[in-house]
Amino acid sequence: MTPRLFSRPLVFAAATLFAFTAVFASACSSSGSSSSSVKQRGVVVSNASASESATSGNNGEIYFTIENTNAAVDILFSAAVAQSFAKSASVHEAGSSSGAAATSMTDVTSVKIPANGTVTFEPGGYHVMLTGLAAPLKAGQKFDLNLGFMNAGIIKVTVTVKAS
Ligand SMILES: [Cu+2]
Repeated sequence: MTPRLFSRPLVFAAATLFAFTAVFASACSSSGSSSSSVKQRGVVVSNASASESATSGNNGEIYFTIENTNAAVDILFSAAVAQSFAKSASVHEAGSSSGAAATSMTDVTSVKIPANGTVTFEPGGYHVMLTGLAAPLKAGQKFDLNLGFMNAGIIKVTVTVKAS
């Protein structure tokens, strides 16, 4: 074997890597810093955001929009962040059964995303709850969140922390 056999695939790999980097960079600059979306197997997750932490808090809530462009239902069944970032991430639903004073949150094991439908995670409704944050969330900060779907697989999104 001669080194020439290896040189071509390597150059090709380097070129491919560069192309991906370039596409990613241009997508970032054109969409601005705070609104982005990730599409995977027909499921689109967009505008993932969290609010800046109160000075003493070590919990956080993440909001985003999930759009299912497929003709079949999908199911969100997990949420995860780096262990070093927060102790746990879980899907919650906020509900007030008797007025604003009685707001409570419950763990949700799965969220159905209807065929050709959209589910919005927002204050007062579904959210991903972070507990045991290693450090308070600061405006402008970004971190990764992995959302697990039955059909679309694990979708990795970037969450942007916004000023509260
Ligand atoms: Cu919660």
